[in-house]
Amino acid sequence: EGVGPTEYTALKLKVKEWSAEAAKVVESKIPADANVYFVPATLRPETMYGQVCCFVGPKIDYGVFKVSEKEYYVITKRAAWNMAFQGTFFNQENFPRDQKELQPVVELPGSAFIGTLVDAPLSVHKEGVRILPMETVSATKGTGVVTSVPSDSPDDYATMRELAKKAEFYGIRKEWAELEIIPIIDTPAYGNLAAKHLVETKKIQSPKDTALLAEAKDLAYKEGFYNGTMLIGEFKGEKVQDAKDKVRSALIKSGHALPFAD
Ligand code: A2H
Repeated sequence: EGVGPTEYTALKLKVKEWSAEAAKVVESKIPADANVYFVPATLRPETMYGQVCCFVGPKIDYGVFKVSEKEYYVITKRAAWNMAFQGTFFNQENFPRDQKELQPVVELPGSAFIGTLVDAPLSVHKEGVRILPMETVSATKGTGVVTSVPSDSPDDYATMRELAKKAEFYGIRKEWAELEIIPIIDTPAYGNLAAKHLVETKKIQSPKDTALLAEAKDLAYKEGFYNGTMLIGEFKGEKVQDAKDKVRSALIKSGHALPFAD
């Protein structure tokens, strides 16, 4: 990473149906007419058409934070603090004057949310996607929530494969990890499923192959950004370099995302 903070796009994935474990706790604490969102931070807003699930770290603690009367976000406490100080989270009126006001309404480990159904903006999977576990999520980066785009992220591809292979071990339904992976970006070097191509050619066996995954991530990112062309969406046919900011702006303008620096 460079000198300044990373400029993320924080996407809002609205909860459609809670996991049984989260429902017990959340439904008594949050008004029925409020919307709750999982808020992953991404550097690749142009890939959001290909979301197939949303990851949380099963052992990471998450808070459900009240943003306004009708809106709550599921993120780490660290991210809530960052957002509060950027003014994107709390408005002038309810900007926290003391720590107490930034306490989550509910606090739960990521594992409690597994299976929750959320609506992923722009995703071709209009029926919604599931909250699934990813062991390699960092609690101290972004919002601690990561949306999964296995067509273009080698980490996401490796984790989806692992989850489908060992669904029972991870306590999930196999079909939650097997949503169709569609091409989003065409690249001269790696074809239209760059992450799959790189995971296969580098013989990456699992999400624990961190050194190889870091190489693959770097290659996929650079090739996608500099040489990629959009295959889907409003900016189909455009260079990724041009489409990236346009997709980001559209998501922010429509209220489906917010800018977030970390
Ligand atoms: B990216 P950087 Cl398609 N722990 O979004 C682990 N990974 C995290 C994270 C956390 N707490 N917070 C964000 N991330 C992921 C899409 C994507 C991403 C694609 C391709 C590459 C890619 C879909 N997942 O990232 O360390 C998020 O995944 C590779 C650069 O701040 C976020 O963007 O550079 C990216 O890592 C941020 O990583």
